[in-house]
Amino acid sequence: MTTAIPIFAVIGHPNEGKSSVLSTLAEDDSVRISPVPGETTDIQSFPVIIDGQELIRFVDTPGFQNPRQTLTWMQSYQGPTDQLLPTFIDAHRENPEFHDDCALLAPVAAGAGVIFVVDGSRPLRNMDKAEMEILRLTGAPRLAVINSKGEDSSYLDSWHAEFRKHFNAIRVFNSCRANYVQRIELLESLKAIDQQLEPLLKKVITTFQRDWQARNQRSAELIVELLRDVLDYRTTATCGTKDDETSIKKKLTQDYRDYVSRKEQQTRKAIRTLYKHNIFDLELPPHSILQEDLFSDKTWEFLGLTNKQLVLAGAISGATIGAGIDLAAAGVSFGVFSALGGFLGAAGTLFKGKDLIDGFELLGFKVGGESIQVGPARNIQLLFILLDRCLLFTSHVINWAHGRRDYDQAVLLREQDDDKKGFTSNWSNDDRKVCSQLFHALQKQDADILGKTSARLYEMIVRQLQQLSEDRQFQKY
Ligand SMILES: Nc1nc2c(ncn2[C@@H]2O[C@H](COP(=O)(O)OP(=O)(O)OP(=O)(O)O)[C@@H](O)[C@H]2O)c(=O)[nH]1
Ligand SMILES: [Mg+2]
Repeated sequence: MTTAIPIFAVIGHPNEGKSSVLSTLAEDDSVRISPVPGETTDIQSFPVIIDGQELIRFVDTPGFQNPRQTLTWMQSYQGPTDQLLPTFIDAHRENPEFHDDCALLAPVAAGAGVIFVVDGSRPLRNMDKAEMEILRLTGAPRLAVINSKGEDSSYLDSWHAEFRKHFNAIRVFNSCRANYVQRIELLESLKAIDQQLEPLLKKVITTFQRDWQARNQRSAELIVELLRDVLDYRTTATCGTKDDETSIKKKLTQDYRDYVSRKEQQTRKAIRTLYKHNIFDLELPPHSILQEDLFSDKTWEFLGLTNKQLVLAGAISGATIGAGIDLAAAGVSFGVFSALGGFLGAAGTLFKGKDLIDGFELLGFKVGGESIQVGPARNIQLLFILLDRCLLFTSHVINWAHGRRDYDQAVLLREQDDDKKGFTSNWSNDDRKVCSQLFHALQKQDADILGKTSARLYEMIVRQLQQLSEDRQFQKY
């Protein structure tokens, strides 16, 4: 390979998943994938660009069209080895029966390495052997990739046995499930197929890793920003007569909800873009808890913390409970409910349910003179719910292979198991305390503590995202 960046052509039989493998590997959702064989009709380059620099390039190719005759021609070729491919292409360029064979071999003739993709869930055929032999004769560095489209694993041994004769390395790679870890593993395998490629690929791998970390960090920043913006948000309206109050409150509540929803959407879009899900509006699964409204009962039951966890994290003080209940139960004095805060262990259920999450009570309404203010939110659970929704969304995006296109069938892993589905429920109490300190710093407008707790929360989210990036569990779904 003479180029300054590594170039690999993804080659194989039609419809085996070449474009899917490429799409996932290059994290490029613009790659065309289809259940109908012959989707890729010509070669197309997909550069991987990080910080404005092309690092590595993958070339999508059409499937072999006439492998047996191509092999026969090559086996009878007598000229110099390095002229095999150019001579073959010259001799068949005008013949429509060899259009795809010429096209797919052109990048190899130009020095590209080969990633040969097969569907390992079907039996090996003579045709496959012919294709492998063609690639061996090219002398290009070659990696065999087993991308199983079906569940049947009984043919894998025979694929491995055959591959060992023709390839420098073999890798199992599921184009619909592979995540960050498997992408790196595949690049590591490529490193092994040719010594000359090794230094170049080492650089590619470290740049990929650094870039991934930067994405996780930026996502964490975005999530902290969202929490601070939403939890600090307030808006006011003036109210003339007493009768007006309810309708103004309703309107303010709606404004508040619209604001939070807009902010959440913006954050999600930014995170999706960071992980290069650009073309398809990577939808959430239809049965996902994330499809539920932020303020719905279901959301609050599934996500966030239990009362006990909230108390242990120091998240609830008498005053917070008091403020919530005070407004919920109009006419009952603040003081009475503040006192209740001390018995929260026993009165835990107070903090659950519809009353607190529906409407005005949550949102910290203040009525003073002729003005009504909504926000900043007084219910700390909102912080944990928002945070869990962000983490759940990010876990989905991080682990969604770009070559996977069955958007409607996805299941969010974390919604499958566990009693509580949110991530923060599994955090340590100390970590949850940081969240609670941040919340109270926002309430008190304490810039110093806010700065410190934001920085700590950022670190916690980065750690969580790093863990999610290595989550092999997700691949079951
Ligand atoms: N279930 C499953 N389906 C896959 C997998 N890989 C590819 N497919 C599906 O197989 C079909 C063909 O995938 P492509 O990536 O377009 O295959 P290709 O080899 O590029 O096909 P051509 O360009 O037509 O030669 C698509 O419907 C893919 O969604 C996989 O790992 N699992
Ligand atoms: Mg294709």
